[in-house]
Amino acid sequence: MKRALISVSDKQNITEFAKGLEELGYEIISTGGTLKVIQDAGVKAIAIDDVTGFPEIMDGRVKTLHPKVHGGLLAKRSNSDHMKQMVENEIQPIDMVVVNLYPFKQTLEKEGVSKPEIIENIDIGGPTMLRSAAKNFEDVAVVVDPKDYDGILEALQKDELDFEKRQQLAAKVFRHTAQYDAMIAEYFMEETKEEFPESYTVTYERVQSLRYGENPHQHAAFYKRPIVQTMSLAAAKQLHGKELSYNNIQDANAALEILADYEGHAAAVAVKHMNPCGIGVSDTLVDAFSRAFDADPISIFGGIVALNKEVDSPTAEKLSSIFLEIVIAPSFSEKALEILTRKKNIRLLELDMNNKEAVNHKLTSVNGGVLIQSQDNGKVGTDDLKVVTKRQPSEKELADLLFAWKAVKHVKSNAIVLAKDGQTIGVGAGQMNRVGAAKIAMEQAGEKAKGSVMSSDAFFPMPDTVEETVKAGVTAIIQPGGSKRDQDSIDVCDENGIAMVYTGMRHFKH
Ligand code: 93A
Repeated sequence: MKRALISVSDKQNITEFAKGLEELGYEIISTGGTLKVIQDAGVKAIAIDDVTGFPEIMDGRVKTLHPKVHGGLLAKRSNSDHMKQMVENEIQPIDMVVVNLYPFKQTLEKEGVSKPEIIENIDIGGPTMLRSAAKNFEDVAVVVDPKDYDGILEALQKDELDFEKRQQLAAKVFRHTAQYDAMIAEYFMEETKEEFPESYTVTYERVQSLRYGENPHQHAAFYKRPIVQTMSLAAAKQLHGKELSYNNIQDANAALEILADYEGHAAAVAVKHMNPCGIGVSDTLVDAFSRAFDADPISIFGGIVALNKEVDSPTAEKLSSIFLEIVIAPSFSEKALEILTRKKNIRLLELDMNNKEAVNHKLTSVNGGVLIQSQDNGKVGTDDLKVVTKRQPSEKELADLLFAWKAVKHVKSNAIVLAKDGQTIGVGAGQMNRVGAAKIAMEQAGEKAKGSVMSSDAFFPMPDTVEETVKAGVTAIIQPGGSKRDQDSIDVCDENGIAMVYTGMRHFKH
């Protein structure tokens, strides 16, 4: 008689599966909670204690960790020594293991959960059985996913649970236990504050297969961290429009990261190709969006807009007057939704934007590996600024400087941003020389450059950028400082009555 050991935390569909196995002539062995559920459903089953001859002890921490279980799983049926040792030690073979694990992830996500509760939800016996069975997949079938129950019964009925299928089940198990352990490792890494350990284990779950990658001939999928953080796009609810594409996800993510730096005001961020083409802050959302739009009414076409307040109907009207790929906001009023959903192609996403600190490491792939760094969470306030020119910035200039500094952090290096009145008016992104980035920003700003402020993501190696922007009408400048030739730039400012402040912090983004 074949024997199946069933021990599951997630008990969905388990009684049906147990019944099916019983009908196929399996003897069923089970652990405490599972045994009760399947016996209550009328399935005949033996308690694990009766197999091991040992009670469940230590609050269930030790229930299946026993040679009678693991010998029965690991014995190679084709090995006569193994078979002999089974008889000598009164071990009976187990032919199938059905296990799913203590809900570590769900426990971690529970509000107000205690550390002991988290630790108690690290399953030890379950993965051990899964791994024993998976190692011996030639002789044992191992089932970790409730979604597989029906297919397994069907295969058994047709006598088709063959080597290949059992190996597939084993592969699934090793992926599953690896992921389970990776989550536990991440939890401990956070607890012990070990930032860059000798080996780095992260695990991701697929959110969605993508139709293609950055280009149609590239393959792609979107994965998320198993424990979803609020500011992750994986947590966004799509209310309208087509499925997100690879480029959509990247751009929307960039927009969210920028938005997170503009707390306190109503803010709107428009992104194209990972760079902000317009950022606006104001007292009302519609005005913030108008500023983001006016910043560069051409580039925003087909762009992605992220907003940090509920979208109301005036904002919705304005948003729907242009072609946008995505609008993402914490919520939409009913009327706003009605206005925006008139457009078939716009994607509308709702996302809780409260937890802004939640992003941890940034991974960049390089050939054969990854570079890992902490997120650029660098922030500067008024007190961090050092005025290096004869003239102090005015209060209004100071506000614009801090606004422009936040923006330039999110622009690809070399980056120059011109800003005025809570609005970017020129963005120079991703240039190989700084003055080139400034020229692009100035060209875009045109007349508006007069009376604006300028931010630079890194210091000025030469005074040329300052010279050019001052000529265009910039009145105050914010930059990290630290170049050998800083004094040359300061001199240009002093000669022209310009205010310059140092942040002492660089924001490269390559
Ligand atoms: O506490 S354990 O790590 N020690 C064990 O020996 C053990 N055996 C099975 N966890 C153990 N399990 C797990 O119990 C299974 O992986 C399953 O998730 C759960 C089922 O318990 P019950 O049948 O009592 O609900």
